[in-house]
Amino acid sequence: MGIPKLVIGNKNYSSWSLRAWLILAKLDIKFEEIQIPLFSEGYQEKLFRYSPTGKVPVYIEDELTIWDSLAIAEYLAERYPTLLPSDFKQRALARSVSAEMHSSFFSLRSKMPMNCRAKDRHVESTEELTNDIQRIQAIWTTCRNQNRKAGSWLFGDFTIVDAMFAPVVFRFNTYGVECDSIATEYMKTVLNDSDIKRWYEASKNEPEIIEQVEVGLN
Ligand SMILES: N[C@@H](CCC(=O)N[C@@H](CS)C(=O)NCC(=O)O)C(=O)O
Repeated sequence: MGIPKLVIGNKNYSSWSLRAWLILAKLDIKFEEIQIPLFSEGYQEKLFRYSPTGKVPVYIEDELTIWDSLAIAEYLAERYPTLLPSDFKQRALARSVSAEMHSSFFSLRSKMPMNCRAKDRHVESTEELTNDIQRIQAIWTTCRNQNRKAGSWLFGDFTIVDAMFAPVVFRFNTYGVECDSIATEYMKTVLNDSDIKRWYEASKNEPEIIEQVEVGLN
């Protein structure tokens, strides 16, 4: 097998890219990172060279191309089973909340776009946004309460679920979302993680600014 490739967008802005990247980083396997800054001149043409959807992330392993973050996560979890809990009931919960993250929280996504390096941003709250934030904290509480003794990630050890929620942690941090104690503790685990710190440092050094997602400035 050749070295796998991961096509990603801007580290500062591309939340779906972060999910796939974090899983590969945690596996500690060699992979080639191909970065295409989103909304730069000709970026769509470049994306379509790798992906039939013209979106990132894309994972390429020899002849195999996998697009969509959840499909990449599930594929890697098949290859490396420690990426999901070993207990089948916990695995079902892990898959439920990963799928929920992938298919929901539209208010959070549109009102609080991921902007890793931004600080002290404030956006106006709405009922939908509050509901999204509360639901996410309820998920984290359920997972942490069941797995507290096993470790500090949602299911004890790191799993694909933590990758799915990592961009939310950056969002809560950027927009100063007030969290309960369990969520605050979990956010510390994520923000203090060495791979997350590497991603964050790289995001700070990116020159591109995507105006339409620079929200929450006073
Ligand atoms: N459901 C897809 C979403 C992928 C997606 O929307 N990626 C964004 C970046 S975070 C993208 O490629 N945007 C470029 C564009 O829409 O032109 C996944 O989970 O991978």
